[in-house]
Parts: sequence; structure tokens; C-alpha cells
Amino acid sequence: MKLLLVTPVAKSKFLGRGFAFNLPFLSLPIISTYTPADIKVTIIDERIERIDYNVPYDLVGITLMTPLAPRAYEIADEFRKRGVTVVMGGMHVNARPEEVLEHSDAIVIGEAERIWPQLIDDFKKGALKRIYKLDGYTNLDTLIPMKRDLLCKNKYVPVEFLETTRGCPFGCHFCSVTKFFGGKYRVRSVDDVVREIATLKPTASRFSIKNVVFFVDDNIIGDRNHARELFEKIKPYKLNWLGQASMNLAKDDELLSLARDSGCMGLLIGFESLSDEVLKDVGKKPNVTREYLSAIRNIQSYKIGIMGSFIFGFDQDDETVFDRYWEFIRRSGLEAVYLGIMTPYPGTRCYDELEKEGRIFDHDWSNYDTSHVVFHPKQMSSDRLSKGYQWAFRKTYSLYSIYNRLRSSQAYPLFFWPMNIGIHFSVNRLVKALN
Ligand code: B12
Ligand code: SF4
Repeated sequence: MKLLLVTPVAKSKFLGRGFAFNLPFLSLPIISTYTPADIKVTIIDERIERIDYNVPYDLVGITLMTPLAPRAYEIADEFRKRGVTVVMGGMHVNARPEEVLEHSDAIVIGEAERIWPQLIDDFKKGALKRIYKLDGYTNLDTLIPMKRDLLCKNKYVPVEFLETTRGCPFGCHFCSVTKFFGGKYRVRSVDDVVREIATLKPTASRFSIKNVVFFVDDNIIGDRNHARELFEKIKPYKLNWLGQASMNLAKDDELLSLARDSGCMGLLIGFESLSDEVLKDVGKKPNVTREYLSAIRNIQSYKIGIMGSFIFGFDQDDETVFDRYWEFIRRSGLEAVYLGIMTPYPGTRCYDELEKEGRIFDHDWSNYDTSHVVFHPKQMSSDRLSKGYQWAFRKTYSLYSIYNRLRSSQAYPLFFWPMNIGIHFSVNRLVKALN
């Protein structure tokens, strides 16, 4: 039996096709790990490979987050026209199961590890059900070692993705994570994570940074004891790792020092907004705007770089938000910045509220990529929001601004300089595509 697993390409010019760096991902390698050994599995990442619809696959599995949904449906329709059974899973399936079912024979709602072997068994017996849904969540201590060999490594930047926790208690109003993975940090035993790390083949980039790992956890310090143990136990592996963390890390010198000693190169931190009113409104509890600069300085004093993420388009944002943002960035010395336009992902409180107010004017999911405006902002026109976002992104990644942000940074220059230059070109491409 032949199984094809596909990740569709997003229209987005940022982080999709055309992004300076091709990043790997976990979802389909995980599905392949839980597929019985007698099945031949192929993974196609549409960002880098074309799908050959004439290969006689028995079953096709497609992963979809919201901006990938329209392309996922095109692929599914093509295969189903040829009589191939299609199954879909991923974030968007949770939010819009009926819609996804119009284009697939079966769907998996939620995490797949405990359900996928059952689905395959049903398929083999000709008894595939339409909906597979896990009761509760996966116990992360029962994960089996992930097969990493199906992604063609030389087509991605040399980094291994790994997870040590799932879930988030904050439930921010624009975010899909809490609903999907639950409102608690579920942790995976550190010994198990370390065993996985021990099996990784060393990665080396042409900029000579070795053993680069990205922990995809939404907040690697969410469970402090777990983080402490993790940082202590991964130290011997001499990793250079990146992760995501909440702002309260800035006040925790012990954890910062352990993170640095365990090889932390940089952390993605959601600043989201420069307004406390917005932060309160969306539920981003760890953030206090007057502490932003001191938080940045303290984390950087451990030679850990910060990738700050900001969103434009909250109801409190008027046209002055862009200048205020720029003023902050000039003083911040952030090693990298991710900018997004508020995007009401279906299934979030934000979506429900805006929909109720009749403010969402674009339901084409391919525009839900955080670079397009899909709703009427409260205090400016959608065009002004789009132009302000483009202006801010370009200014942040002008060569002059990159130089200014990075010139006194102590954090891994061999990582942050090439990253910024790559993003400089990606942002230029993005802005061109948006106009
Ligand atoms: C790492 C990451 C990335 C990486 C890798 C992307 C990837 N495909 O995984 C990068 C940096 C490339 C990325 C990019 C983007 N991302 Co991202 N990313 C994440 C992050 C932090 C972790 C993903 C992860 O590995 N999770 C753990 C794995 C195990 O979970 P999973 O992928 O969902 O897979 C499980 C189930 O969903 C299911 N499943 C998944 N696929 C399939 C398929 C089948 C057939 C079956 C049966 C089951 C199944 O089984 C898996 C195991 O249980 C999540 C947040 C999160 N906590 O998930 C955001 C997240 C998924 N990203 C998001 C977004 C919006 C984006 C971007 C659009 C951002 C942008 N502005 O461009 C881009 C789009 C990229 C693209 N493909 O074009 C949103 C998606 C929201 C939504 N409703 O769709 C999230 C949830 C972040 C958020 N807080 O809102 N991202
Ligand atoms: S803290 Fe981050 S992951 Fe958690 S709900 Fe808020 S935005 Fe999502």
C-alpha cells in the first residue's frame, strides 16, 4: 500500500514559497512515524516539490493550517477525481470540520498520534469512518521516536525541529493554540527529549553553526521545573537552540543563565502590542509594556538574541501605531522582528467577535497569512493598515536598520546577520507581491 502525505504551499510570500529559508516541520513526519511499517510513505512539501497526480497512491493525507486550506482543497479534489481516498488533519480541521469534509473522505480532529493507526486499519478493511476525533489529549510520554528520514534534509535549512511541551493556558483571543492543544502545559519527560536529541545527526550550516535545534513549544518555560531540568540535561549535547518563550523569563536570572549555558541562541517572544490596554484585552498576561526595554536588555545580557513578534490592527490601534512601533524598534536593539496583521483565525474568540460585528469582509482563507487585511479595522481603513504594516516591515529590515539593531548585539552574529539579510529580501518580495 502506498501513502502520500502532503503539505500544500501557501499563497503567502512570507514563510511560504519564496521565503529566504525553507524550514522543516513536524506534522507529517509524526504521521509517518505512526504509520504501520508495511506501508510505503512518501512526503511531499509543495514549497519545494511538485505533486505527480499520476502515481497510483492508495491513500493521501494532507495537513492544513488555515492559510493552506484552499490549496489543500485543490489537491484533494484532484486526487479524489482520480478515485484516491483523501484524509485531512491539522489546525484548520478543528475550526471548520464540515468545510474540510466537503473535500475529503475522512478527517482527523485534533492530535493524531493515538488515532492514525486505527484510521489506517479501518481504511485497509474498507471501513473508513468520516470523522476521527481523539477524546482528550495525547500523553506526551507515550510518543514513539520520530522518523526524520522522509524529509529530504538538504532542501531545508539545517535545523531539527523538536517538541517538549504542548498546550498553552493563556488563550489569547487571536490564537488557535489553546483550543487545539488545550489550556494546560502538557510536558514530555525530559529524559525522553534527551533520548531523541541523542539520536539526531549533527546539523552543520554553511555558516558553521552546528547542531541547531528549534523547540517548537509555544512557551518553552511554561513549566519552570521542566524547563530547568531540560536546560540542565541538554547541556552535554552542545546544541545551538532556538525556541519560543514568554516575557516573564526576563525576570528569571537562574533560568536565563541555564538557558544560555545549554546553548540558547535566541528566543521568539510575542510582544504583540505596545499598548497595555490591548494586552489586557487579548489576554496576554505576562506582558507589561513599560518593562519591555528592560526585559530585552536583561535577556540580551545573557547573549541570547530576541526575535520580537508584533501585531498591527487591534481595535485600539489608530494610525499612530506605526510611528510608535518604529520609535520602539529603533531603541529596542531586537535581533529580529516578526510583524503580522491581526488575523481572525476561525475558531478563535477574535473571529467570533469580528464576525458577529459583521467586520470580516474576506473569507478567502489563503489571505489568512497575517500579511493581508481581511477585516475592517476600528480606527483606520484596511488600506491604511496594510500600507502601515508594509512600511513598518520595510523600515525594520532596511539594511541601515539591520545594522543599527545588530551592531552592538552580543548574540550569535553568524546566525542573526544572515537571518536578517535573508528576511530583508523576503520582505521586499512580500511588499512587491502585495502591491
Ligand atoms: C513551528 C511552526 C511553524 C513553522 C513550521 C510550520 C509547520 N507546518 O508546522 C513555520 C515557521 C514554517 C511556520 C509558519 C507559519 N505558521 Co506556524 N506554527 C508553528 C508552531 C509554533 C508549531 C507547529 C508544530 O510543530 N506543532 C506541533 C505538531 C505536532 O502539531 P501539528 O503540526 O498541529 O500536527 C498535529 C495535528 O495537527 C495533526 N495533524 C497535522 N497535520 C495532519 C495531517 C493529517 C493527514 C492528519 C491525519 C493529522 C494531522 O497531527 C499532528 C500530531 O498530533 C504552531 C503553534 C502550535 N503550537 O502548533 C504555529 C502555527 C501552526 N502557525 C501558524 C501560522 C499562522 C503560520 C503562518 C501562516 C505564519 C505566517 N504569518 O506566515 C506560516 C505558514 C507557513 C506555511 N506553511 O506556509 C498558526 C496557525 C493558525 C491556524 N489556525 O491555521 C499557528 C497555530 C500559530 C498560532 N499561534 O496561531 N509555523
Ligand atoms: S501565549 Fe502565545 S501560544 Fe499562548 S495563547 Fe497567547 S499567543 Fe497563543
